[in-house]
Amino acid sequence: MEVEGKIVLITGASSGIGVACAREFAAAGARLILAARRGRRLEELADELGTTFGTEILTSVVDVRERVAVTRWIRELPTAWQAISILVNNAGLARGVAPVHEGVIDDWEEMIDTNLKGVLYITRAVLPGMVARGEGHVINIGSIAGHEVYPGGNVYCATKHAINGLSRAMGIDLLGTGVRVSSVDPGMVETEFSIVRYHGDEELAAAVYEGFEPLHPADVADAVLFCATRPPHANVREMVLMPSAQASAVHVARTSRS
Ligand code: NDP
Ligand code: 8X3
Repeated sequence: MEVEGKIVLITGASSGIGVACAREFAAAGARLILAARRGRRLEELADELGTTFGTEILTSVVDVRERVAVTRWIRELPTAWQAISILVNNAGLARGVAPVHEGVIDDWEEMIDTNLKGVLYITRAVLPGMVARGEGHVINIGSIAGHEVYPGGNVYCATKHAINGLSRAMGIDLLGTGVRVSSVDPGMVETEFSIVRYHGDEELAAAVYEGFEPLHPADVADAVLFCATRPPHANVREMVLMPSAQASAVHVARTSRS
């Protein structure tokens, strides 16, 4: 299926996987709605993609945790931008690695509000239009953390397990509507993810990706575009995409450090 000319909404388009998805869809000729909180980054990306590919782009400063604002934003999109064909629910984060008995409750709230409730708010606002048009595709960015758990992953893993369940349940709810649901679930990808998880500690973050080659954001974007470009009768329900050096959430082949 061609994505040329289609409207693709990508959340979390100011960094990492979201930026790579924007590039991939821009190169394929889509029209883009790019959302995140850091508007300046979105503007810079829009300028770059507009210059390189001539992409039509709408940028929106949105905090996916703000239920009322999210609903209003989607309802009040300019008419020419309302027929969203593909929604990439990518905005998300991990905060901290404390065991649950020492967990920071504000971190938990932020992960649950962003990774689960944020996805629900956006999806609830966008889906009715897709169903009414009989065409659409929701692509959720899950994680290996939605299939497995690891020490200190507790609440982050719980949010991604929730997304895993939500994606499968949505597939059932939307059966026969013409709207497809896919989940792209990566292992470790080098982005700002670990810097955010470690509250800005770049040294700790860099250590996460030491001694092996993690996935690149472009690898994930490539998988997302693959899902979006299947013919209408075919759907990728779930794609687990790992670095070759990672066999599970906790098994990573690292070169030994000197
Ligand atoms: P980054 O930190 O590089 O990007 C996260 C993006 O999410 C940013 O654009 C950020 O934008 C956005 N975001 C976070 N909170 C909000 C919010 N409240 N409202 C709107 N946007 C928000 O990380 P990744 O690119 O790695 O993460 C993208 C997705 O991929 C996440 O869902 C993550 O869980 C998932 N993932 C990541 C993996 C990895 O190893 N990196 C592996 C598996 C899945 P801004 O701050 O400007 O709002
Ligand atoms: C991000 C990958 O392994 O840190 O979802 O959970 S991991």
